[in-house]
Amino acid sequence: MTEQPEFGAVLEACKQYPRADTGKKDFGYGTAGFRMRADLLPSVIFAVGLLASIRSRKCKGSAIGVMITASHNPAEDNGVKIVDPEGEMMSEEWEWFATWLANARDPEGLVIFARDTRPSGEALVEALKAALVATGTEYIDYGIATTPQLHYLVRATNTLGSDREYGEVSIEGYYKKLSAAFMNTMHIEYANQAGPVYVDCANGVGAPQLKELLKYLPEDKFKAIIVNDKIDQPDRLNKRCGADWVKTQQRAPENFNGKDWDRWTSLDGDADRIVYYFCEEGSIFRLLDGDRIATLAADYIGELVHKSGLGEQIKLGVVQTAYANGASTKYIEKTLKLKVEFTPTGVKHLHHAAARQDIGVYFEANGHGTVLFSERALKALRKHQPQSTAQLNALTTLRALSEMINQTVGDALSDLLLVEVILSHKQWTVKEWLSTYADLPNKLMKVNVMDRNKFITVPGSAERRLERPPAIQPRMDEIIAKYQDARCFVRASGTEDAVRIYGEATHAMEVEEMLAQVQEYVIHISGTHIEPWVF
Ligand code: G16
Repeated sequence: MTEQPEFGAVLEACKQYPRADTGKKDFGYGTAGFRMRADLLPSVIFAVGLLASIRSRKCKGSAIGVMITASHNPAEDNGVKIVDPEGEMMSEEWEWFATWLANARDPEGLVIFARDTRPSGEALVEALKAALVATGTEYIDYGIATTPQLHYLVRATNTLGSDREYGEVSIEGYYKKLSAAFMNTMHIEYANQAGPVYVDCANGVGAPQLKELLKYLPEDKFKAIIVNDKIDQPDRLNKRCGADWVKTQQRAPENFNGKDWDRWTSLDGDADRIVYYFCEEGSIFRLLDGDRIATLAADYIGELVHKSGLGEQIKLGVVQTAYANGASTKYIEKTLKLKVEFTPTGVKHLHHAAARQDIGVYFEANGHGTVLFSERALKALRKHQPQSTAQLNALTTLRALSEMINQTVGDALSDLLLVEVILSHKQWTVKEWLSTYADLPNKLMKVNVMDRNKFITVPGSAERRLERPPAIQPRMDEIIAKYQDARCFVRASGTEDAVRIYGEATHAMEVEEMLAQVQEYVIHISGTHIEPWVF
C-alpha cells in the first residue's frame, strides 16, 4: 500500500543526501545512465528514486526498474540505469515530465530495483529507498541481479495477467524461461555442444547468476566452466578480465589457461555484454566479438526463417554502430544479403532501430546486443503450418529462440545460450565460426582529455565524424587518406571520462601509425588529465 507523497517529507529526506561537491561539473545522463565515482553518487541515486517514482506514476503505476551498477567500469565507480515498463532502456524524451506533473491525478507508483556486486551498492540502495519512501512509492528490492535480469523483471511485472505475459515475476522465473526455451532448441538429435564453454565472469554478478542458471540445465546438453568468480574480492571486478578488458586489450583474461581451440567467453560487470575468443596453435589469440555474434545470429536465424517457409513473410535486418568492423558489415551486406542500419553508440539507440524490423539483430562490437522478434514475426511463427519435417524443425527452433533470447535488452547469459545453440546446430567449432570472414586489423584507444564534452559529433553521422573542435576532422581526414581502406573516428565516451579513438585499415602496422597520429593531435588540441571524474 502506498501513501500520498508529502512535499515536506521529500524535502526532509533530500537533506540526508546533499549534493557532492563536483566543482563546476554537472552530472549528466550518459550512454547508459549516470556513472561516476561511487562516493559522489548518493544524491544522484536519491534524485533517480524521485524520478523513477514520477515515471512509474506517469506510466499509470507500471513498474519502473532501477539497476545500481557501473557495469564494465572499475570497482570504485558505480552508476544507475533506469528501465522502462517494457523492460527497455528509459526513453530519451523527458520533456513530458513537466506536462505530466502539471496534470497528475495521483495513480500509485511501483519501482523495482537491483544492484550488482559492488560493495558501494548497499549504501546507494538506501539513498534510493529514501526517495521512494518519501514519495510514498511502493518498491520491491530484488537484491543482487544482472542488469538484464532486472529488465526481464520489469517487463514480466508489467505484462502479468495480460495476453502477452513475459514470464514468471521472479529471478527464478527468468532461469525457468531461459532453460525451458534452451531445451526446446535442442530437439534436434545431432545438436550437441562441442566440449564445454569457459566463462570468465569478470569477478562480478554474472558468476553467481550463471551458477544458478546452470542448475536448470542438464550437463549433457550445456556445460559451462566458470572462471573469475571472486565476488568477495571487490578489487578484482573487471580487473584484467571481463568483456571490456578482453575486447579493448585484444587478449585473454587473467586465469586463462585454455588449450588451443578451447571455446572461451567473457561477461562484463553487470552481465549485459559477452565476447567469445580462443587461441590457435602457437598461442595466437582470436577474438569473436559482438560483430561475430551478430553475423552468426543473423546467418542462422535467416537460414531458419527460410527453411521454415517464412522467407517471404519475415525479413531480417541488422543494426550496428561505427565500431563495427568494416569486414563484418561487408559480410552481412554482400554474403548474407541483409540490410545494415547504423546508429550512435548505446543500446538505447540500437534497440529502437532493431525494433522496427520483423526480426532485428543488433550488437555493438563490445558484445552488447540481442535479437528482437516483432509482434508481426511472432504472429507469423505462431500461425504458420509447416509443410514438411524440415519446415517443422526450423519452426520449432525459431519459436524456442524467440523465447530464449532476451527481448528487453542485450543479455550475456541469454546470448551465451544463443551462441551455444547455433554452434551445436551447425556442428561448428570456433574455427568454422572465425572462418566466415577476415576482420580488418583494428584498434580501440581511450584518451583522458581535459574536457571530453568539447568533442561533438556531426548529427546524423552515427558518430563517424566530428563537428567540434572545428580543426580536428579536416586534420583527421588528411591522416586517414594516407592509408589503404582506412577508417578512423573519435567520440566522447558516455560512461567514462575519456574520448575513444577507433581505427581500422588493411594492415595492422598502418592502423598503429594512423592512431598514433590521431591520438597525438587529440592531445595537442585538448590536453590530458588524470583526475578522478564526474560528468
Ligand atoms: C554501456 C552502454 C553500451 C555502450 C558502452 C560504452 O555499456 O550500454 O551501449 O557501448 O556503455 O559506451 P561509451 O563508449 O559511451 O562509454 P555498459 O555495459 O558499460 O553499461
